[in-house]
Order: sequence, then structure tokens, then C-alpha cells
Amino acid sequence: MRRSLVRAQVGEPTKRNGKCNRQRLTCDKHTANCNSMAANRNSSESNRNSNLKGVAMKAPVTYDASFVANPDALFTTLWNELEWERRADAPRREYYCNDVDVPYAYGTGSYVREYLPRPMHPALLPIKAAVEARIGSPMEVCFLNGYEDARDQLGWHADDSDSMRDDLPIAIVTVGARREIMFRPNINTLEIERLWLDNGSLCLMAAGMQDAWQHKIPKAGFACGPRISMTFRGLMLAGKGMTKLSAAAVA
Ligand SMILES: O=C(O)CCC(=O)C(=O)O
Repeated sequence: MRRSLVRAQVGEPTKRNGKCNRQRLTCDKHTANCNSMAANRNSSESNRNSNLKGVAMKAPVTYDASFVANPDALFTTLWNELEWERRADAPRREYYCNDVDVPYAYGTGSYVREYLPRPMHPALLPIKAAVEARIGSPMEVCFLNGYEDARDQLGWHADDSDSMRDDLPIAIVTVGARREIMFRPNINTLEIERLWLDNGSLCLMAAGMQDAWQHKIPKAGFACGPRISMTFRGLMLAGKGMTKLSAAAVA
């Protein structure tokens, strides 16, 4: 059975209504790492760059600045060896892979983009395993974004597809240039929080968060090199009647 994953775009109908009361994990895993989250709602550069000790973000995310052992090598491998695609209307490169033979789609109406699963690059496997160990559950889906420079970006959206498990976190692993991610709650879209995503970092968006929050990677606003994000997600019904894809070497 082939299922499609649908990622809602802001301004388009979503399945959010009526689901906001689902249990949401808060930042109860706050650690020394988590204290490095830059939490602010005014966007002054000094605040955005500081590690605000003891200031918790409202967005239910946790942050580990040093998750990838050798992020520069991983960046080089993925940037050079993945068969990235850059669709005409997408301000970034993209690459979608999945453990099982399930296409991915996001947007609605004329904005729907569909992706067929590509091979999981061997360099992704230890990262995937480490994410799964951190979360304690398989994460079948990995969608990668490649931001070539400061102009590349990803608009406000929530990863709230019915086809993705919202009882699990969504993991964002970053290699390459440091970029900011922005979060805003659906109930007050002016209440924006920002977090720097460093080279080699892991940001976990808590289970259930996609029903109540949106996130975005804005244009950098300063000169910067390329960045790759790997977003790992759990797939609904994974393994039930789906063809397992094996990891394959990518030239
Ligand atoms: O590039 C990022 O850090 C965010 C990626 C993201 O939000 C997504 O793929 O849905």
C-alpha cells in the first residue's frame, strides 16, 4: 500500500482543528545543552546570539548543540553525493528518503509537491540510529533540505500530516552553516521565538507540537555558506504492507 505524507503549508487547510488538546511534551528534558537555546521574542541580534542561561522557550523543543561527531565531513559527503533536486519554485535543495516505499507530498491544491523515496545514503544511517536511540522509536522518514546560501529559506509550516506519527518528536539535525529557526504558536502568530541551529546540532520538536506550532527557516540576513538539515519523522503504519527499502550506496 502506498500512502502519501502531506505536510501542511501555512494558509492552507490543515487537520489541526480540534487536535490541540493532545498531550504535548514540554521542555522537561532541559539540560545544560538546553540552556544554550536563545529564547526571545524581540529580535535583537544580541539576544539572538546569546546563550540565555535559565531562560526557557515556550516552544516545546529541546536542543543539543553537539549531536554529530564530525559534522563537517558529513556535510561534505551529503552535499556532494546526494542527488539533490531543486524544484523551480522551491528556494532550497531537497532530498527525500524513507525506510519503506512510501511517497511524500506536501501542500494542497496547485501547491502539492510529491517526492518518491530515494536511497538512504550510508552516511545517514549512524545519524538515523542515534536519533532513534535518543527518541526511543524508529524514525522511518528523512527529508533533507539543502540551503545553498543566505537567500535559501523555508516558509512557515507545520509537519502535521495524518501520515506522520504525532506521538513522536520530529528531529532536525543540522550540518553546515549555522541558521536560525523560528517558532510561533497557532494561537498567537505574532509571538515568534528564535533558536540558532548550529553545525552538528540536534533540535527535537516535541510530540504533538505540530498541532499547535509552526516553524520556519528565514533568509539569513547575513552572508553565510550552505547548510543541510535532516528531518527525521516517524511514519504511521510503517511496516504494515509496505515494501522495505534497503540502504544503497549513492555515487
Ligand atoms: O531546515 C530546517 O531546519 C527545517 C526543516 C523543516 O522544517 C522541514 O523539513 O519541514
